[in-house]
Amino acid sequence: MTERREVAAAALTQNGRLLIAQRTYPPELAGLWELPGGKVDEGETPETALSRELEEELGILCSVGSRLGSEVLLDHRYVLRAYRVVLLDGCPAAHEHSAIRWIELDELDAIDWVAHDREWLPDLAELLREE
Ligand code: 523
Repeated sequence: MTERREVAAAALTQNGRLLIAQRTYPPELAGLWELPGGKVDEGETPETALSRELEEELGILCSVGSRLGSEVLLDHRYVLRAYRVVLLDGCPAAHEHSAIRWIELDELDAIDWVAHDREWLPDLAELLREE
């Protein structure tokens, strides 16, 4: 079996808050909130791919750090992994999402998350507690 392709997602925190983004597609995920990110292209590392996605999707320059939480199998082709991310420059804007939000620890549970991202809620709670 060939290796699964990675989808990298950003746990971007600042001042005790986490950045989340609302998907516009596919229809079954539209309106749900995710950690922003995307597929790692051939020849990219997860870090370069995530930096590129964050620049394209949100117009920001970021530094991608260590892995957060467990990997999540999406299907037989893709594996989803989250990374701690620090904002270096810019102010995030929703170029490809319908909205973005900064949320606090006590808001995590009530968000209408994309199902796979829910796996990281305990890790995200810990990350926000450390902030
Ligand atoms: N997820 C997901 N959670 C999450 C992300 C970034 C992605 O469950 N935080 C899923 C949603 C899609 C798949 O991973 O099924 C690919 O993510 P997508 O569409 O954001 O990746 P892109 O932007 O690289 O995809 P295309 O440009 O549309 O090919």
